[in-house]
Amino acid sequence: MRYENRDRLSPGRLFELASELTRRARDRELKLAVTGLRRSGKTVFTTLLVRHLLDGSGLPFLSAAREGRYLGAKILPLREEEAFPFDRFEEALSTDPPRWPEPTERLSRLRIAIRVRSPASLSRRLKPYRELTLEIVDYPGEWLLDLPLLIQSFEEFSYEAFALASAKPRAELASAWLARAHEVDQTGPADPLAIASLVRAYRDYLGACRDRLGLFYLVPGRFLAPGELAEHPALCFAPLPPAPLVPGSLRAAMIEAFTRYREEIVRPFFARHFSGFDRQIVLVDLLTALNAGPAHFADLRRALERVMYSFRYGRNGLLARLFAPKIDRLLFAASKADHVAPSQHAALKQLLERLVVSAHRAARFEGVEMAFLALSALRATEVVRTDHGGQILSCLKGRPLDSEREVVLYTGEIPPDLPEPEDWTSGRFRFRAFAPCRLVPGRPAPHINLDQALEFLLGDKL
Ligand SMILES: Nc1nc2c(ncn2[C@@H]2O[C@H](COP(=O)(O)OP(=O)(O)O)[C@@H](O)[C@H]2O)c(=O)[nH]1
Ligand SMILES: [Mg+2]
Repeated sequence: MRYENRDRLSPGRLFELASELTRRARDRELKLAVTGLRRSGKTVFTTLLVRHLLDGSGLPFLSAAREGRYLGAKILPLREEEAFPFDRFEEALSTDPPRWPEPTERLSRLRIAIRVRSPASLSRRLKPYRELTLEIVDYPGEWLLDLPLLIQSFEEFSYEAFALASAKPRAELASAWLARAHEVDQTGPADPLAIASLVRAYRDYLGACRDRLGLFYLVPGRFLAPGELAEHPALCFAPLPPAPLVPGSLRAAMIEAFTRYREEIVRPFFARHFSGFDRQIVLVDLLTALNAGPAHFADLRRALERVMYSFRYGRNGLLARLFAPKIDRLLFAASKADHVAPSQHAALKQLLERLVVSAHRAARFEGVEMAFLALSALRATEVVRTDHGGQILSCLKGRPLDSEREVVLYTGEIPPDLPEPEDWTSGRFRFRAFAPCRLVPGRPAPHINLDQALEFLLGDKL
C-alpha cells in the first residue's frame, strides 16, 4: 500500500516535500551570534534579549508577538563552563539600586526554546505550533581581528605592528617594547627568559594602547583578553624586525608560536564556531568613540574595517576560501542609543552605516542581508522636553554613572557623516553614560529598537 501511495507522487512533488522537510528541520534551530568590541553592550543585549523572549512582552515590532502568536520560551540547560550566566546578569539589573552586569571576556552560549502558534496558513492545520531552538553565542569582537592572521606571514604581521607603533598616538607608548625588540638577539638561542620579557613588553604596550588611549585595533586579538587561554604557549610571541632565520633561534621560536596561535586558536574559532552561525549582530559603541576624539575614532574605524573581513563572503572573500560560512543576515547596531535624544537616532544609525560601508564600498556581501539600527537593549533615560528661551529642546532624564542624582541633560548632536576636523575641536561630543533602570518582574523592560533587531534577526523563523 505504502509503495503504491508513494508511486503516485510525481518527482516534482516528492522534491517539494523533501525540501519542505529539510527546511523545517533546519528552521527548528537557529544560531544567533552576538559580537562587538569591548564594552559595546553584548552582555546587556543578550541578557535583555533573553528576558524579553521569556516574558514575551514589550516587543510590538516582532511580528509573532504583534500577531498574538508568541506563546513563550524556556532556557535549555547547557554545560556550565560556557553557559551565559543569565540569572546573575538579570539579578544585577534587578537589585536596588541596579548595576550593569560585570565585564566579560570570553565566549558564552545560551540555548532557549521558543514556542509560537504557526502563522494562519496551510501549515497551521498541519502543525498548530512551532518551536524554535535559538542558540545565542556571545563572543568578543576582538577575536574577529585575528582572521587576517590566517593568511599573513610572521613578517607581514610584524611589519604592520611596527608601522602602527611608529605613528601617533601609539609611538609614545611603544618605546620600551621597541627598544627591546631591536636589541634582542634574534639569531641566538631561544632563551625562554628573553622571549618572556619581549612578549611582556609587547603586551604591556598593547595594554597601554587600550587603557590609556582607549584603542581597539590591537592585534593579536586575544593577547589582552585571553580568557581561558591565559597560559597557552601559543600566546608567546611578539613582532620582530626583519632578521635571518636560524634554526633553533629565538626568531624561529617566535614564528613557531605565531603559527600555533593561528592554527590552534584562531582557526578553530572560525571552523568550530563562526562557520556555524546563521545570524549575526555586531554592536558598536559610537558614542564613547566620539567622546574620545579623532585618533580613537579613526582607530575604531580601522578595527571595524578589519572585523568586516569576516563578513566578506564574495567568491574571493578570505573566509569563503577558508571555511563555508552561512550567516545570511547581519545587523549592525549602534548601541546605547538611550544616551542621546530620539531626534539623534537617525544620525546615529547613518553614522554607523557610513563607518562600516564606506570603508568597504568595493566589498561584496553576496547572500548576506545587512541592516543598521540605533539600539538600546535597556533604556536608562527618559525623554523630557524643555523650553530654552522659546526653543523646545529634547533632553534626557537619567542618573549619570558618575553622579548620585538624576539630572536633565541636553546631550547634543550626532554628526550623520564622518566628523569634520572642526567637529573635534568644538567640544561638541560629550555624551554621558547612565546608570541602568531597574528590572521589575512583570513589567516589560524599556528599550529602543530591541524588537526591530529581533524581527530582523529571527522574525522570519517564528
Ligand atoms: N544606557 C545604556 N548603557 C548600556 C546599554 N548597553 C550597554 N551599556 C553600557 O555599556 C557597558 C558595557 O556593556 P556590556 O554589555 O557589558 O558590554 P560587552 O563588553 O560588549 O559585553 C555597560 O556596563 C553599560 O554601562 C544600553 O542599552 N543602555
Ligand atoms: Mg560581555
